[in-house]
Amino acid sequence: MRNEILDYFRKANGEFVSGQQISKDLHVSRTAIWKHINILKERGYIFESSTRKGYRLIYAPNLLTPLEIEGALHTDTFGRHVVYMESTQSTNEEAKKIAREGAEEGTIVVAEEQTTGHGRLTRGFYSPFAKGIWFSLILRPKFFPMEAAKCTLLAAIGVCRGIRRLGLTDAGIKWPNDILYHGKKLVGILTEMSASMEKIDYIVIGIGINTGMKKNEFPEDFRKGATSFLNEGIDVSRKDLLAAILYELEKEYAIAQNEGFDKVLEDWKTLSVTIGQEVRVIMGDESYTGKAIDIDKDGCLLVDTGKGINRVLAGDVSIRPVGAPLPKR
Ligand code: BT5
Repeated sequence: MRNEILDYFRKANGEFVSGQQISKDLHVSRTAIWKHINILKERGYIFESSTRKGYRLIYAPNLLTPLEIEGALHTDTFGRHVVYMESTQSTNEEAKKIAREGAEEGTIVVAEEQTTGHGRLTRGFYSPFAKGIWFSLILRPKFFPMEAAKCTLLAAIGVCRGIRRLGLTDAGIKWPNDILYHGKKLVGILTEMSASMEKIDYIVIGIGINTGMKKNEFPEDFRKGATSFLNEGIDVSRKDLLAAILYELEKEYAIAQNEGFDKVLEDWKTLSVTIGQEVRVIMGDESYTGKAIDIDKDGCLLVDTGKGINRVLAGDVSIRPVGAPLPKR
């Protein structure tokens, strides 16, 4: 409802709107509207109120609204259609829903906040209000479903390049779905797909980038292993970062569509921080160590255990540097 209320104020272009009118048009009580306006105020919106004329939006904080994004974009299709929400459970869930309803390729779903953002399996993804870029991109590629896993690699390339352009030049890709900065997680990527045996219906690539959190704002259980642009000394413009990432993603996607994945895999290797590292591979209760030596043509990680080469499929596998503590269960 808050999205609708905000939209209502935006359309009013800074003019006063009466509580009674909003209540009538949006079919909600005036008390509910008052509560939502108070929450918006806490989030940095400034309203002027008048007992006679109602409310007027006079300042909206630095947000990722479609208008803001459009002004920064230099892509052909990616991000040209934006579904914007102030708050949602998960942009991936929203993107899957509109993809099922026929949303076009390149559409993005962006939220200022996710209340139940998620990672792989049942893991959560912390996505506080306006302190990161939480978005999902819808693709409808021509390649076969078995190639879809490589979309995570493709996405990581685009995101990593965009991040480097905006100042974190040491950012690198940790196989398969994280971007790290000096060993700390800056980005998580989650790819989901709907397909039949031979054809992909849609792919949703969900990307979460930490921009504005200070160190002590991260939840304690992963605080040590996480970072953000601000935490690394850069007060990044979210819209410029999103625009740079969409530009790089569109470019890499065109390569995958037109030339196949070979070039994508090569690009990935140049940005990887995993290859050449001693790693611990954790699958459920089991784990082993070895040296990550390469990825193969399917995007699987090749780990030399000393006794042979193991081929590691993305899925529920955690990769950690040897010596790092094991995750809590
Ligand atoms: C991921 O999962 O890292 C994929 C995250 C994808 C998030 C995006 S945001 C937009 C879209 N909508 C969604 O609902 N999801 C996508 P995984 O590899 O399973 O890692 C999850 C783990 O990362 C958690 O268990 C925490 O330990 C840690 N974590 C959670 N939030 C984090 C954050 N903001 N920054 C760094 N680490 C985080």
